[in-house]
Amino acid sequence: MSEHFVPTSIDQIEVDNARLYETAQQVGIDVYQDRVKNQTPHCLFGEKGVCCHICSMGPCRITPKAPKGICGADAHAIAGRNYLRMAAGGAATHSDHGRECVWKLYDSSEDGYYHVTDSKKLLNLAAEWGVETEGRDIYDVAHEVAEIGLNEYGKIKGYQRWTERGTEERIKTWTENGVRPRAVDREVVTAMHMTHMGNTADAEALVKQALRTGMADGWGGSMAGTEMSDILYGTPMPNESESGLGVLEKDYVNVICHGHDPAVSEMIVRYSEDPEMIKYARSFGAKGINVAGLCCTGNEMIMRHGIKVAGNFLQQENALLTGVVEAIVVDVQCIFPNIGPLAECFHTKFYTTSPIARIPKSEYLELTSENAGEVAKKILMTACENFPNRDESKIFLPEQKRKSWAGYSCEGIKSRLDTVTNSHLDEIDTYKPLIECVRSGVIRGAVAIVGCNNPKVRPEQSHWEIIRKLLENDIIVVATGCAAQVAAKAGFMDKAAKEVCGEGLRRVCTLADIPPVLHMGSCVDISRMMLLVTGIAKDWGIETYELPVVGCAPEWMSEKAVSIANYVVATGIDTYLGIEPQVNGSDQMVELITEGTRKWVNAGYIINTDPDELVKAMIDGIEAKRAALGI
Ligand code: BF8
Ligand code: SF4
Repeated sequence: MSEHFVPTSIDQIEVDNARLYETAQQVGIDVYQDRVKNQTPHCLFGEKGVCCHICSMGPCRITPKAPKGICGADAHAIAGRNYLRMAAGGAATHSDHGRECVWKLYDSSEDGYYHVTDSKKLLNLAAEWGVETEGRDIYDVAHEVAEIGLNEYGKIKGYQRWTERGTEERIKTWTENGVRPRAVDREVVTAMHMTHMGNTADAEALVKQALRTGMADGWGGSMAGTEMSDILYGTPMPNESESGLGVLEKDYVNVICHGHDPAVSEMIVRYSEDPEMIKYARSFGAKGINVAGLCCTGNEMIMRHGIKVAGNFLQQENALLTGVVEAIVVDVQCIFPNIGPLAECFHTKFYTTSPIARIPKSEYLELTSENAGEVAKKILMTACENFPNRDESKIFLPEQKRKSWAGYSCEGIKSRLDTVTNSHLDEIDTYKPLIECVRSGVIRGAVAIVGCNNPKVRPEQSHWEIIRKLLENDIIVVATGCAAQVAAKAGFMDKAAKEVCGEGLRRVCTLADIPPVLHMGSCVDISRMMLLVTGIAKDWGIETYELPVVGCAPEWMSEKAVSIANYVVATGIDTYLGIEPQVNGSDQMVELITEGTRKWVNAGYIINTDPDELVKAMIDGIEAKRAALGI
């Protein structure tokens, strides 16, 4: 290890967490650590996926003595249906977030709260979709593009038009194997219909629909979410920021944005920078306003504006336990309902803004295209007024924070590659310099580290170990979601982190002036990763499934993660999971998700709950892909 760069260890972070846990006990509120104890051990039927409660003859649970439910469904049917329902839940969730983003583009106007920021991206999409742009007002174009985008959710016939971005080989594979998604809503409804009592009992058919439902997310709803967010709020480009609970500021009004849809956080960021609002904060004795992010909203804000990230999924309670948060504003997804009673133990105001996430003990201010700025201003003003109400005796502010670079969209990555001079490459806007590095073995391959934290394991530790090991082995990491935030707060998104890398990766980081872990955004931004592998495969002239690239979700927990895993696999990328999918009660299901999918889409899951073994399997997998390519 270098003497200059030392990553923050999980041990160090846990010291702060333990101190914050004392505060929870002091104020008399339970936190996730307590609830994990109460819920352990988990129900084995649920863990193995063999509890069925989709009709009121049940719930039915499969045991050796009772191998069938009352209707006759066996373990394979039950585990398969449960698995598909998880994928459908995740696809619905990402895609509905995406739909809201398209609606914001539909509602955008010159004098409204939502504007077209990246007109180039809009015009490119318009051209891709055959929308006339010549001589037209940019908002006319925006509205027509948005209408097409909204129709993708319920189109009567045909496939998701986003899938046309795939490689020729993938499009053929998806179409011929029945995993190319039709309307987003239709795939979710089909999944729900197939899994209703008395329908599909064949595990293979359920797994195939899980792939197609996931595809409706990754190459449908999520891609819409990313694309529209870029058009509305700007395509992320590399920028420097900080991550860790230490980004909260003692002397500032701290406002935390948590959730997923940037429609809310964008307004909070915009009005927090208003000189009048800053003056208002100062009138209550604060030095100013400090907006910080949690979870994927944090990712959206750091990617586009360099807004600091306070923490990820399992840090949400800890953030409030610091006692310095004047307001937490949430939109949708991954919000602990416990934020309500927890905020009440402090002076913290808790605002919910979406009819999708109504949470007790919050103040509900529904945010719409018409009132967005007013809602944001109201929240910020109340937060300022709340600053003097802190209880000093409850404050503990951890100091841990690390410099972190973010903003590596596909465009952001290409912008860095364009700066790498390469004598035989005079093109720009290409992945070829990166491909050269991989072909020559300077970089062995790439891993996309994605997903959540999960207290079923020691939170964050496996991410840390896996990332560290990959970097040492000259494997570049791209990251999204809460996984990205583990890398950020450990310091792996600092450019200085190249010091922990193998010699080849270190050289590439120096040449391209990048950190070894590239922050690609929120979970819907895994669609960026799909376009990245597609772009690399096209520029290289090989297929996606041949690339020395794998996906990894060390601590996934949500239904969204199941949907993601399905579309990553369908894109031809092996996906390594550190938490077992809840299907172990069916050997057929285990075989189908690890091997069975390969005959359709050339990829599958590799599951291992031991991080050392998981990372070793990934490195072996990457080396095997290299060997097959003869490089
Ligand atoms: O969508 S990584 S805990 S915040 S589900 Fe949630 Fe998991 Fe975090 Fe973003 Ni993604
Ligand atoms: Fe039981 Fe079949 Fe009803 Fe499921 S669908 S609860 S297995 S009877």
